[in-house]
Amino acid sequence: MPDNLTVIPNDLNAFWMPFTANRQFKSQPRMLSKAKDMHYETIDGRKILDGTAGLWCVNAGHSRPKIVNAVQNQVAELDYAPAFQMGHPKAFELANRLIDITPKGLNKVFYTNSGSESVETALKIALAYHKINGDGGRTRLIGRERGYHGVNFGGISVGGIVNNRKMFGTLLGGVDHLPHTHLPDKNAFSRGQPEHGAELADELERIATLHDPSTIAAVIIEPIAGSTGVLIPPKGYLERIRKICDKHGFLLIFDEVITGFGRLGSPFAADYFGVTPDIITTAKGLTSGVIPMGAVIVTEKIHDSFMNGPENMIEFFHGYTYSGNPIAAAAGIGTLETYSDENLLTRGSKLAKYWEDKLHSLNEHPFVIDIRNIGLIGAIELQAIDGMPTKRAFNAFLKAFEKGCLIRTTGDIIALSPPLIITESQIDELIDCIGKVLHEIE
Ligand code: PXG
Repeated sequence: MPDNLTVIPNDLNAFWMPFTANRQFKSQPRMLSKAKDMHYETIDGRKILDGTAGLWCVNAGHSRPKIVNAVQNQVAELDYAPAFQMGHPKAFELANRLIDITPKGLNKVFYTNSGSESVETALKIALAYHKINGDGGRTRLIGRERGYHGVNFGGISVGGIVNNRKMFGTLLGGVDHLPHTHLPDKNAFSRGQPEHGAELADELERIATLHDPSTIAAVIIEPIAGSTGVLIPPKGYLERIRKICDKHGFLLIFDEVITGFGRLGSPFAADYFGVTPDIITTAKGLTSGVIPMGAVIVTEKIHDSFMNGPENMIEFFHGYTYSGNPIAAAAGIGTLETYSDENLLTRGSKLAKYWEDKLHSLNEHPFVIDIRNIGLIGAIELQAIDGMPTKRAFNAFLKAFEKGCLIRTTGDIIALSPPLIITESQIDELIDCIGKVLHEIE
């Protein structure tokens, strides 16, 4: 088929779409057929500026040559290799390259295929770690309100988004939640980290006392809560969480599925905030969204505790058919090379101030009740329409798509996280587009 022809499906019924208003979509489909660098193209040939890096994942920009070549070559050379009791060079090479950019001390890599699987894996590692160390009474997991840790059972249990939890029964037992840190009355229109709220970390002491600290295995938090509308940690908050975890022997897990790979202008949020967890969960930017892949990165100490017993025994009864899949590993290597060639893991730090100023220029618009930003992430919170929560932001999304820019909405919040290759003039274009949208919606 000539490549200028795009197949237009004539029946949208069979595909039950994820996290989508299926009926709305199917009555008014938004179909993408191509992507290059900062832009998508729709099937009717319209260019759409990508303000969200796909779903927070296309950090290197679209269809980048090193990643495309790596995937094309790999599929022709070694398509699949068994993941258990066998290996192939690229999975090892990627792990080695990865630990060159992860925070110091985090240097063992366990592969998954998504952020959700990274979270399940991290929680299981935490529980097993304590058990191996003769501390099997540590079975409780602490998450946070408004946290998003994917959609599998462990993740929704420690997560704190009500709609993701309420239909699915009793979830995991032994879980408790910290309060979220969103304090709009005190912190609205903060630039970067808000001033107020570090003391909310002390709730971990209260929870520890309530359950007895010796029953708690791990605390999992997103350094910045992404999905729930970009909640940025108050100054000093993460430091206090780390301190309390150390005091009581809790493992600290940072879910860096969104914040990893340059989103804040540093390789990881742990670097940005100067707080090092015991475990980091990643996915998305690991392959710049090109092939599904995630990775859990742990300290040597955690890893080494598993390396005992007879040498012919499996040390950790966990893994996936596609852990370290050759094509995903090749995509990961191509991605890390692209990040390195173009300094993308730190580029955000140079653009952050420009991004911040532009975003906050929208503060005069009707309905805007808060603007938040950090690194190359932004959020614009809108006043909800009375009795119709989420509608105003969803209308903004539809209008923006019509005008040629892709934004993401959650509740009544517009979230932005462009590819890290965005230029200043493309930031202008994105913010102009949103400004016009805000004037036109009701
Ligand atoms: N942890 C975090 C912090 C995430 O943001 C996951 C885990 C799960 O990853 P997978 O690969 O299983 O989807 C995520 C995913 C959005 C949005 O626009 C966010 C995510 C996924 C899709 C949309 O808020 N985050």
